[in-house]
Amino acid sequence: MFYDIRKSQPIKVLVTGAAGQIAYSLLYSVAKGDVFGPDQPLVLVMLDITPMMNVLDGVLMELQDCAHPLLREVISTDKEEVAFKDIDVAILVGSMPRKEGMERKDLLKANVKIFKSQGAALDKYAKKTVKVLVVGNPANTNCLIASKSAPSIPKENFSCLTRLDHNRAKAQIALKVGVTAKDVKNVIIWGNHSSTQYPDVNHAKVKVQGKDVGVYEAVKNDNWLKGDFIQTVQQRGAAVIKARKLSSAMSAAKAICDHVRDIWFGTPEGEFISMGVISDGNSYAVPEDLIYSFPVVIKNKTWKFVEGLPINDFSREKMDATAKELTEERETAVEFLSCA
Ligand code: NAX
Repeated sequence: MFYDIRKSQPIKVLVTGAAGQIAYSLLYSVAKGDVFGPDQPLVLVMLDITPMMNVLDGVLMELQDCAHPLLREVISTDKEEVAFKDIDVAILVGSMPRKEGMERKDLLKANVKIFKSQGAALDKYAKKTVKVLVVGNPANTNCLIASKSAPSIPKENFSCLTRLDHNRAKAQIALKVGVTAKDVKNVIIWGNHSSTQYPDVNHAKVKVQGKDVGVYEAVKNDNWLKGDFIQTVQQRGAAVIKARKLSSAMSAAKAICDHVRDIWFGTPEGEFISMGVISDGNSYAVPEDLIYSFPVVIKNKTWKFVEGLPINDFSREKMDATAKELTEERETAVEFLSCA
């Protein structure tokens, strides 16, 4: 039967930082149907700051020229009240980049201001069912600030991106074993999207000759798994910048698509993924009220922690170190929140 997409209701999707390099790949994939499916019409909203409006005009022209059949409308703006109005999904990519000589605290301060304002705009203008993904760094703490500034939207609707780290871990294991990334499942990124993150493969499986085996059994190199593997994933962003002289964009856009698609359609049976979500103090002894990356499964657009995975001493130490960093970030950010 022929399905007429003109009959179905569009969903409204906001991308911030829309004139930037991640958005350039992301907008194309979203408009093409990679995230919400080939039958879902879309209204795309693009927000950036006023000095970038000329660049955004160019992006708008290109999106029009793609002639994607799913695109009902594209709106580009520098005004939050326009950007956040009645949106179903917010992908918050734009943030203040770290400039030369800038202290980490100053970066955090500038971002608290942005995410407090965007959180308030979500609270005021977006649908209460809106799903919010924060990508702009420091992603976990920016996400926490946005959520705290949008009290009428459930905290569970907010998440931050650690899927790129998750995909990097999958890819490293696949390359080592000589299989494809699809043959690797259930890796975990714990904690902060920073170099303290802990990529954990203790519960992951690799399909080798049609059979699922544990990663330690498949790789047969414990030293690599406990050393270089972890550092490679933790430092991958810096390695890409060093080589490309620009930060990860294509892979970041792909990870955003994976993350939002899983929120929309659910995770595959028997698989879990990593995302930064609000900690409740009861899961894996992670302190309450942090946006911390956990293993989750998603069904009916609702995520749940994967519970009961055994944690060894090696993992515990690393999970606690990244929680400590996030706790310190939160303390600094909350201090700025009252004066932002
Ligand atoms: P770009 O500098 O290319 O683009 C950022 C865009 O955001 C710019 O167009 C800028 O004008 C805009 N912007 C700044 N403040 C804004 C505001 N208040 N409202 C709307 N737009 C605003 O950076 P890009 O490479 O696209 O990276 C974007 C963000 O993603 C950075 O913070 C980066 O660190 C972060 N990343 C996060 C990742 C993650 O896994 N969580 C991975 C990729 C990436 O590094």
